[in-house]
Amino acid sequence: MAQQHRKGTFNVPVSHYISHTVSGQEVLITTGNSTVRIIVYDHSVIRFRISKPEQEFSGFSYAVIEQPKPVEFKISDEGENLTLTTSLLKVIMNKEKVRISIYDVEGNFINGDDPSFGTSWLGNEVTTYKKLIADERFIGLGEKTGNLDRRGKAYVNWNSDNFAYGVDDDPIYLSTPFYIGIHGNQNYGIFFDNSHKTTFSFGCSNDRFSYFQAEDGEMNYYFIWKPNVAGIIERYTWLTGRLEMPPLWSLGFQQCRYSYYPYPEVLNAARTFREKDIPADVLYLDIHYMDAYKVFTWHPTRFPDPDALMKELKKMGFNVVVILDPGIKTEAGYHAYDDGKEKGHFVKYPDGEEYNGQVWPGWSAFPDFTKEEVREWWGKQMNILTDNGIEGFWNDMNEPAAWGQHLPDLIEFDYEGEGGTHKKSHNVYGMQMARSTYEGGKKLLDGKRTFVLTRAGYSGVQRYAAVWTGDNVSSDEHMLAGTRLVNSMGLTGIPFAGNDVGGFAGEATPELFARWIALGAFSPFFRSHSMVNSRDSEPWSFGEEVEDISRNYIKLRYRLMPYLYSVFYEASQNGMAVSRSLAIDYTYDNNIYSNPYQNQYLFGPSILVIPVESTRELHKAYFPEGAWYNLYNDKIQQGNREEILSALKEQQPLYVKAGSILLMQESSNHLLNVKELERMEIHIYPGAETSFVYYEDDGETYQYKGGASLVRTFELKSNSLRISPKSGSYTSHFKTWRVFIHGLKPDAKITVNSASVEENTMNYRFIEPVSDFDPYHKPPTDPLEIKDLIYVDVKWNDAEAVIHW
Ligand code: MIG
Repeated sequence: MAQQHRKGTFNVPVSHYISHTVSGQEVLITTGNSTVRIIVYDHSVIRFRISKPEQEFSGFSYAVIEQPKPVEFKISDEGENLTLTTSLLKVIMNKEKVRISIYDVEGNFINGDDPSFGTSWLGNEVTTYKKLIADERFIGLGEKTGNLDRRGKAYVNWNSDNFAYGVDDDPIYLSTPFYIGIHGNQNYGIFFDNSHKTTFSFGCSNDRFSYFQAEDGEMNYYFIWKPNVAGIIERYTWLTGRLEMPPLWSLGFQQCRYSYYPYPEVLNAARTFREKDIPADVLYLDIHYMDAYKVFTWHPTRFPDPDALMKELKKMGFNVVVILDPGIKTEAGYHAYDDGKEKGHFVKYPDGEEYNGQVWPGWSAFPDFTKEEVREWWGKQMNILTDNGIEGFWNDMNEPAAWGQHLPDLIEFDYEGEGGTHKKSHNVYGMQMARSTYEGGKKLLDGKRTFVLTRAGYSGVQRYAAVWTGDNVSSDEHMLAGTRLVNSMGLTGIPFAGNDVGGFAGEATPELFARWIALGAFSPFFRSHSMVNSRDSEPWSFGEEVEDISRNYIKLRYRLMPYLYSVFYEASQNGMAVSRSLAIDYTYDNNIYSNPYQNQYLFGPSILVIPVESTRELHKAYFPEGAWYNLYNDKIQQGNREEILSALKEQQPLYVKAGSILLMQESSNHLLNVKELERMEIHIYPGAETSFVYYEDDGETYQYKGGASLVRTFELKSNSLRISPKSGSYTSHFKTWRVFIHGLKPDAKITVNSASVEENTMNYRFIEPVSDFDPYHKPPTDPLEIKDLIYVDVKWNDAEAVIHW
């Protein structure tokens, strides 16, 4: 086609190489029409920045908190190619067209540009096209609906309030433009750090390339290579940060409702949990606690004495989390509005007029959370809540959402001084609101940990908040889709996530609620919530049988707290997921991606969770390689197999990987009193070598940062468990160990530090029998009891301990 006859906007790729210079960790390449910067962050993380000469970008990022490390790399200029080599990677840039291909040091191809298009512009839109490999799979991208393997689909990152979204709707609330590609025996990560609306296509509607594209801004991506998925997540969270240890109470069961009011309703819910012996730590106040939905106010008649209410709830062991929406009612005389307006803290039109949109309080102004001063101002407003004993905050509507769901693109944000329209700022707004809330709460609580829950976010939001998946629906497909959303966030550096148990919109059947609450007990963030004007959906609202099931699984979670808290510690150290998609440990096993099995996951390193729809009592499951103990009865299940399981509604299928250690304690009705629990249970599941890092601290302050923590490594060999001496200055609240050895022959001899000890046996249950109200015959099921389980009691000792059998 003769170029001169073409009219309009067409694709323009990066053109030929002209020259390059190297300074520090950066190689700057001038091409015929653009500038390409390659920055070596470390041996396995390389950043690519590509822009046109007339564009100038600061490179500022809300997501990335790391700087390039001064690692060695080599540049060689050999004829056709410019080659950059680190100790792990070889980046080859073809000079004629400036297309990039990346190999490992053995010369295996990992990832490369489409040879024609590479990075291209279409008007202001910038795209990088990557060669699609025949067997390539794509996982991650955070809170995205759809399958675990995203091949063949495309996704848009634009934080959206999407009430009662469909299980294939896109986008929903949160954007994390990071994915992991898998082919052959290679895997790599790509993080496209551009806050504009972005589109990712994984070979969607084409068989040639995958691509990532932004409406505007710079091509700015980080390429990450590590031998395994866990390593890639570790590097991604090295760049974008990790969660801090959350308050222990936030790992307990949380009961929400839109809305509990007036205040006796809240007390009533609290008392019912205690009367019914169902553990719970948190109750929520949704928008009705406020006066006319005005943030930082209490409703005068519904909550006349918040201080007294909070004291009463704390006495019962409850924390309260209150909702905070960003929209501030434009009402003269309302302090937050008057003060914010006077200080110029609200988002404006380009002509300086305050932008107003409608939300719950009516016409509202929106704080510009992309400015430090405004974040501090917001944080200070929170004192009216912390003064009343509130320690947890729930950020909703922070996409930001306003009625109509289309904020005008031209409104402007500070964006840390560099400025940005709504197009550039929208996707980071929610994260910066969560940050304001987190930093404000932390300051006001003066040494105590705060808890923030957010709906919207961007890469790095894990540093400030837990995430829930918004307005899901009471249906089986949503329960399963929600599991995938949480697991996908785990692949994307957000370990602390969950969905509304029972479903937010619609009404769960008793069967569905029973399944969902058992599954929710194995979710990092565990909260039941439901929509205004819907039926009650507390654990006791579905009849006695569901109440028993709820109690069983909530208690089981509370008993697993030493394990779970340690798994959160791991997440805080290396960004590892808590709910772990099987793609992390079984990346190259095709079965785990298949439709019937893609919802299965590991909760922590050891517990295989198999979600089951409420309409089924038989269920098809897949067991990855190795061997698996049925949690309830220790029956061994061989791996690499598909099986049909019986799964009655009182029984969530759970399996423990052979070669595991589960650390447990007795149940308590809330987590503020766990320090009274004296006995730790150590459940050993022999079958493979493993180690598990146990972590303990006070669960409520930051003193662990000064060394007030306790770390011990539990190392399992074929017939021994070695517990390392403690490190750290924290004194455990445990006084004894009860060591259970699963699958052990009755005649085994057990020694502790080489001395023989008295062996005991007991019939052991992880869950209690459920009252049977069904007069009809039920299909046979597996027993829920382990007969004659062998155990020994050992005094807790801070020095090394070796248990041998
Ligand atoms: O426009 O605060 O996702 O959890 O209960 C709806 C009321 C606003 C949406 C949240 C939901 C919350 C509800 N909110």
